[in-house]
Amino acid sequence: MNQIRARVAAAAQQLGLALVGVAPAVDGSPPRAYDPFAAYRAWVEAGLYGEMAYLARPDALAWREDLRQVLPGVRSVIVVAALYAGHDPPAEGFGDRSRGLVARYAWGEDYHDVLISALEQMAASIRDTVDRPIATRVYVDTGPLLERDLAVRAGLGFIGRNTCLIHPRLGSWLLLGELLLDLDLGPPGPIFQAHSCHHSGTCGRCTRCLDACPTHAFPAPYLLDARRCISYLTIELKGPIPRHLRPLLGHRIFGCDVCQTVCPWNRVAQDHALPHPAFRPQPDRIVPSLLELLALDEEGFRRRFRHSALWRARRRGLLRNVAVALGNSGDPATVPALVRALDDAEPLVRGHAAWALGQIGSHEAQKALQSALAQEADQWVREEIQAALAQGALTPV
Ligand code: B12
Ligand code: SF4
Ligand code: SF4
Repeated sequence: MNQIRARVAAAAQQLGLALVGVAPAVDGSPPRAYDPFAAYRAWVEAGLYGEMAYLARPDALAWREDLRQVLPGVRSVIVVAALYAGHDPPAEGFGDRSRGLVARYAWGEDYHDVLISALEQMAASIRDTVDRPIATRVYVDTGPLLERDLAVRAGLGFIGRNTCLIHPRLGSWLLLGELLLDLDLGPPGPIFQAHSCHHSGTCGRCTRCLDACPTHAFPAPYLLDARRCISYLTIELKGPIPRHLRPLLGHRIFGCDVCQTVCPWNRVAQDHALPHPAFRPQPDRIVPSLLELLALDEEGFRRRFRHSALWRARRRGLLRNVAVALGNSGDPATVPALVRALDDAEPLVRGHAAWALGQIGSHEAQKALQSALAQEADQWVREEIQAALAQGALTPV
């Protein structure tokens, strides 16, 4: 047992992880002040998951509550966390509205690849130590697990009012992954911490994240309405972004960091910065030029983002977001590029480009919208064009 724990800790250090802990697969801990499963069920029942239907499947709900349905015989869960930021973001370009803001977790390599590979290496190293075949399962993000709750049970931190897992010394710029095992790894708690911590944290009386959220996505502390969250709107939502929310996105084109940036625990964390090397920011992902992104074709998008978390949005989703950001910039110099986007093969891109032109509202924008309306066959795009025209001086012909 101790030998396995020591191996895991050594592997964690070698793999650049910030935290590793063990949680019992079956939660035998004394009742807590809140019931995470009840909270999850209530969240689903209230429809706060939006169109992420995989989160509401009845079988997936049952799996979250009983991991033995995910891996028969499971005894322990190794929870790992990698730090992806911990230093001040480079100031240049952040206030420039001709550039898009990308959430920090997407500045480096795709975290799914990084953590899955780390967990598989960890599993291999455990197999070398045990003289019987062992059953394992690796999850990063997409599995039927309450990853934040498992991290709490593994002693890796506490849940903040913004619903994020926060480590009292490293903050919340953490990404999580799990290794399920049919081995009992002993008592729950951390087995490796890049910066050890013997005290637990709380939010105290702070409410900064709730107050700062640009789309007012927290109906209550510890409760997020995903349908309003910019992360959902720009990454998970596949269709149109609701019109009334578009102005609130500003120039955020992929995810959002506001409720973590304002968190005092992340200021503490800067003194102990230890980001995983794979998440080192790649210059073209921090504040990319909006016009450059709008000009990407499928092949260009693939080349630029294939191994990045931005891939998840696909070209059509990213260009939808870029069009919204250009509309919010209100810059008439972007009209020619938006007019070209009115001819895009994707209706989703055409419709949001129309909205952006309506926001800019120049004479040139209005003329382009009128001629697009004369040719547009897609019903939803026509509605967007009509709504955009209605915002300006000219009426549809
Ligand atoms: C769906 C999802 C989203 C949705 C919904 C998020 C949400 N808060 O529910 C959207 C698309 C909006 C989203 C956004 C983001 N996500 Co996300 N997401 C997920 C996913 C796949 C499921 C989360 C889920 O089940 N939500 C439902 C709610 C009810 O569950 P929960 O978030 O676990 O909330 C728990 C607490 O609120 C707690 N609780 C409830 N009541 C109370 C009361 C008290 C007093 C306390 C203390 C706790 C408490 O119990 C709940 C159940 O465990 C997880 C991966 C996974 N499988 O767990 C990643 C995950 C949560 N996301 C992650 C990240 C990084 C993000 C973003 C930061 C990305 C970005 N920059 O844009 C934002 C953060 C937004 C935010 N404030 O949460 C990380 C979080 C790491 C961390 N440090 O917490 C995860 C774990 C992915 C990973 N593998 O690293 N995400
Ligand atoms: S990620 Fe942004 S939009 Fe989502 S809850 Fe946090 S502050 Fe609000
Ligand atoms: S900003 Fe304040 S309330 Fe929100 S998670 Fe951080 S400490 Fe908690």
